Amino acid sequence: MSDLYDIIITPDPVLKAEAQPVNKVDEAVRKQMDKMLATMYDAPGIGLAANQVGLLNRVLVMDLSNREEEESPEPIFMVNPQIIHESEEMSIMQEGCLSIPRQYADVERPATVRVKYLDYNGKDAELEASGLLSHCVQHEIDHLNGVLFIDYLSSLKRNMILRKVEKLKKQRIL
Ligand code: GNR
Ligand code: NI
Repeated sequence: MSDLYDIIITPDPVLKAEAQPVNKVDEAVRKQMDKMLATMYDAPGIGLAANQVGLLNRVLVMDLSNREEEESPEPIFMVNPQIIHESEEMSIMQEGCLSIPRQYADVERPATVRVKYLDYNGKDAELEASGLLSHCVQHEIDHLNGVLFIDYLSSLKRNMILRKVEKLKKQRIL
């Protein structure tokens, strides 16, 4: 019944790889976005990038409402997203990642960003994001560039988190 992707957990080369631009938002890309959204809702998470499901094209999905049963699900689909403006003001927020399960850390990012992208129908679109949405879209675009939120932490904190994930894996908790 449920046609979902498996979410790839760190460490994995696909999470460190750069995703390639999409030439055309065709039916195959829309199918991928639908399946990524279902995978994200199931996880559950508020964002998911193609790398996390083993695909290296520049596609991400987000929904801050978290699950499809919400009163007003508002999925956002982005193909070839590009940050065209970042605020000077910065924002610190606790982030987590489906590819680094159960680990959270404060990450500092530009408070507001403007993003240009192709939408579900391949049309040019722009989004100005602040707050959690801003952190989320920057986090997802980082994934497309092979960057994880732990890459912003000290090596001490990063290694502590990576060891905890290893431990969870050995305990077969993941
Ligand atoms: O579910 C997620 N929550 C989250 C919280 C703060 C900043 C970013 C995120 S994204 C994350 C899902 C995920 O790993 N997306 O890549
Ligand atoms: Ni993530």
